[in-house]
Amino acid sequence: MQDFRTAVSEAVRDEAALRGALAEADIAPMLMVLVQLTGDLDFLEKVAPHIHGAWSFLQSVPEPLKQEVRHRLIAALQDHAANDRPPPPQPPADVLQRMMGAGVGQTVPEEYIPLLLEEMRFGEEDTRAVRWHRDPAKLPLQGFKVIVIGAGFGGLCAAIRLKQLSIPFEVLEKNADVGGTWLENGYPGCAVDTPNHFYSYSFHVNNRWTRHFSRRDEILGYINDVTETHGLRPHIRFGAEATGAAFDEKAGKWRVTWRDREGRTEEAQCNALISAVGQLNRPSVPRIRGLDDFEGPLFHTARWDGGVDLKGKRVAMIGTGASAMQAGPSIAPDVAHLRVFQRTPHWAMNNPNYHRAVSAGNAWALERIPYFSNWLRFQLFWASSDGFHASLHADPSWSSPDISLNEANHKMRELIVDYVRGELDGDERLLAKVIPGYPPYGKRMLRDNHWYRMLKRGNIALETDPISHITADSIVMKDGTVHPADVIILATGFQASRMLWPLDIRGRDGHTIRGDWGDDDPRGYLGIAVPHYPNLFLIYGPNTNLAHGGSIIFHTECQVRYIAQALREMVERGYATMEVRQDVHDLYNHRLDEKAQGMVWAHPGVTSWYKNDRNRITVTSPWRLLDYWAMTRHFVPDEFRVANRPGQAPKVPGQRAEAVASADSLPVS
Ligand code: NA7
Repeated sequence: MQDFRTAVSEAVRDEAALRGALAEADIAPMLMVLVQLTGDLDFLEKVAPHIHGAWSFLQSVPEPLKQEVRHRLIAALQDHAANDRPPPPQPPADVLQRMMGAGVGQTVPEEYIPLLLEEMRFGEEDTRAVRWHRDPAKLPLQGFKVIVIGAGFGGLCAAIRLKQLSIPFEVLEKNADVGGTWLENGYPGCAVDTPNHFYSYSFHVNNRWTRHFSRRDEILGYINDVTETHGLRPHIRFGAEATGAAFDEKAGKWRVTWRDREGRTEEAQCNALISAVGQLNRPSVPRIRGLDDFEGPLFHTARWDGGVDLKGKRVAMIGTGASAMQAGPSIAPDVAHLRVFQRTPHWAMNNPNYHRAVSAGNAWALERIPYFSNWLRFQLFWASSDGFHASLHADPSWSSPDISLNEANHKMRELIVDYVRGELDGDERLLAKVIPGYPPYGKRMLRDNHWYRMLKRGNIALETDPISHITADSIVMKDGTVHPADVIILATGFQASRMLWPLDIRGRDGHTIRGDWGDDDPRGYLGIAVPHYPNLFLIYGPNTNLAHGGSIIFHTECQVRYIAQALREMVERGYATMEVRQDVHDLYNHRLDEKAQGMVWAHPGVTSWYKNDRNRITVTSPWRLLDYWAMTRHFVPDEFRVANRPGQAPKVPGQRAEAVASADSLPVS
């Protein structure tokens, strides 16, 4: 980030360019910068009534008022430049709260302010970095080693924090490069559906996204940039697929095994093990009779075969989730025919920014106008985070519980139905096929990627009857209809609930992850720590997926901060082992299950990868981002049992076990 004075003088250097940029840039962040520079709250109130939501398209500020915002902002910047003014002090919390509320046309509760300031980062400080309490030069860091499994967003974030703390570490990555799920998913149209200026690390802001929701290649570019900037490559062992880890009680260490590129098994020891294997990297291949008999190309979206030319082919695509929603419309214009096999319909919302490029004006302002980027991040955080959370709780007195949860959820249903009807040109027969019978948000809410318009194309067919089996050249339906196909694409998702599979993780006292969790019942404390697995920390573990809103990178940063604090505790206090207490873990999961059961994902009409067949939500977090942030913000040593030396019985530091279940730190909302 440029120094404030330099940024201001750069911004005003070419007034025509500044004017041109402001003519296009988003009005809310511009207004916020203006108020921050001038403290003019009266003007804020003048504009505020015209802002009806956090997304830029929900702001209907009349043109003359917009002109006034631009005019005043130019004057304020010029004044700061001419008088060499220092950066304005950060507004006090109540002023910030008012500014934020005005910027999104809603009340921003006070409890969010510390989180938002951390996320926005007005100063130079890396707000989520963890620092030593003691002089690191005097700490036994050389004898300490951490292994991280996975070099996707999670593993790289952990690596950055470990590097900052000078903790020796190594990252094992099964692929030949960084990127994780973004490396593996190369299907046409692959893109993020969380806005990118929020879906990126808070400590590595990118002001050059070309789109609001970037495509996979641009995201991979960002991930590579992060990797190079932080000098991570030398720490990553590529082509090393971790196969298992066993806790060696005597040594108080993990023995981690991996397979190298040649298929040889290797082993290394570490004091702490961080799994960052993600939830979406083991494709789910459907068990459809005859799948192997198909003689044409057949591949999963996450293993896209770019060598297969789809031009002029009859393509069958099984699945209508997020991957299908992106891939389908991207290949539809090229193929001779696309037949989509839908098992259950998904909800998809429209977002006018989804297909838009970042305007040149916004790009200019992001790069050159101080605080514009911080405020845009705030806008997008607010637009896509906890906003719908309250509406995803079932109202027990609701009159149509099958199709919606409550009034707000029902309104959303009607809004989406109207939108889809419009996209389908009022085709009620097709509408009935694509509108889910369960409430909105029951499965992952998708962003419409022109899916419904695609269904109206002449070369598309939507099949909603069940598949019976597959033959050498066709898909056969239960009613006997035969659909010939040249290529089959499986857009059938991932084995998300079979978390950590196929890793063989062996903890204390004969515990194994598969034994404890089975194939579909993972649990962890905060999704990070598991009893009987000392010194093991999970990123994107049980119940940490986000389905009501938010960016998974935000959650990752929360988890990594927590883990870094735990490691700090281990190193500074000389603990050999640190294991989350069973009672703390159980209480957390009890609260979590209670909370999740009242939410939309547990709706009896929904099947999804968010839950297991006993209707327990295992993948998705029921908490608001704010709650999870608060729970992970400070590592609480008393929630762990520790041992100073290998072999020594674990003990609880500080207070007695029962007294520190930290029930107060768990949300009750
Ligand atoms: P999803 O969201 O799990 O979607 C998978 C789709 O495949 C979904 O429509 C499934 O139908 C369908 N499916 C799965 N198995 C079958 C069988 N056996 N027969 C017919 N249809 C089947 O995966 P995506 O890859 O689209 O998205 C995963 C995440 O990746 C996404 O949330 C983003 O975060 C990125 P169902 O709905 O289960 O009836």
